Amino acid sequence: MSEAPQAASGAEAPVRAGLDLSTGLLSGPEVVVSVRRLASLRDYVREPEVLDTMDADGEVYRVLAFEPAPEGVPGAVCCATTVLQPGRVGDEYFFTRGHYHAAEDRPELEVVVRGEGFLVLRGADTAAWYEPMLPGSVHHVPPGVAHRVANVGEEPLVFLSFWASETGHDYVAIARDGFGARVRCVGGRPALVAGP
Ligand code: S6P
Ligand code: ZN
Repeated sequence: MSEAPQAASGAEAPVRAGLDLSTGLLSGPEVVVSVRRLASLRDYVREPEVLDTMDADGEVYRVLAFEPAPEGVPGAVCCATTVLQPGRVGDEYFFTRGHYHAAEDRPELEVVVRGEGFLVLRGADTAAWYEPMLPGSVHHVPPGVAHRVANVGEEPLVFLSFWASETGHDYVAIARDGFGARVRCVGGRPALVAGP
């Protein structure tokens, strides 16, 4: 007969961050929120002159990040919720800036909680491609692959990302070169369209 489990002795540690399993939102004293507004994406969109006619302070996305170790320092797994609003600048769906990882051998995992999107990927020497994002879909971003997300639905797109703390983020190449393709509304439907 097995014996009743014994309670472990020792102090109880506090929970450092919480994930609301229905909304996908992270919370807690260590969760850092950053908000990206439309004006800050002016250099990224295909039609900045259209953006200039829109609400510059409008929120495009926010990131709720739990990073147990500082960026670039090894030893932790980080996670973040991104909430990307629906909307378009002209025919281009709202999107995250996109980046390579500074450490070229570091991958990432994305898990979609809610909404519909395109995960746009490109390697340094490959053309862009995409994976459709749907509630429950899981996406592996291989090492050396830049990633950007576009919301192609009518509700906020919420997804979780997981990466190692030593990964680091490099925004320079994408800010300069883009993905060579954009997620645009073509004939009423989203499509990845090649172009600057
Ligand atoms: C981090 C991960 C996400 C993004 C977030 C915002 O490696 O890919 O948490 O930071 O989706 O996108 P971006 O391109 O503005 O960082
Ligand atoms: Zn990343």
